[in-house]
Amino acid sequence: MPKSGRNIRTVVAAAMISVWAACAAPPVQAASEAKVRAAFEEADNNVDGNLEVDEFVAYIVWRFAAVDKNRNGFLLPGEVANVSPEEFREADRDGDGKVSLGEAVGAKIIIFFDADTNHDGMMSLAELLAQQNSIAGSKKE
Ligand SMILES: [Ca+2]
Ligand SMILES: [Ca+2]
Ligand SMILES: [Ca+2]
Repeated sequence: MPKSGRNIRTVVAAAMISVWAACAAPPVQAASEAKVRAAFEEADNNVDGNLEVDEFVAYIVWRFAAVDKNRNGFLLPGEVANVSPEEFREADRDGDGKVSLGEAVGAKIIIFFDADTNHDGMMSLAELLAQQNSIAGSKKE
């Protein structure tokens, strides 16, 4: 399966934004399993079925560059339309109204280590899906 292609990238971009927003988004916007799977496979650079921290960070950096439309090195609320204001403020640790690359990595790396429930330093697709399902489930209450 080729890993490039404009349509696939667009789908993955939407999927990762959904994953990012999943904590704060209503259940209808929770990332579907198919989208989570597609994003995971895109990030799994060595195709071993696990995301190492290096692969995860590399993917965040790549995603950040794609979302940073005006390429100023920061994400503004208008560039991440699917992220709730609460989620944005949480990621914006220094409160300057912008999310830097470091802040984005910081916000995402929490997801990585939270998902790695067997503590082997890698996030498997099963671990990621379990985490996303538990987020989606908790939002239905
Ligand atoms: Ca891998
Ligand atoms: Ca900031
Ligand atoms: Ca793991």
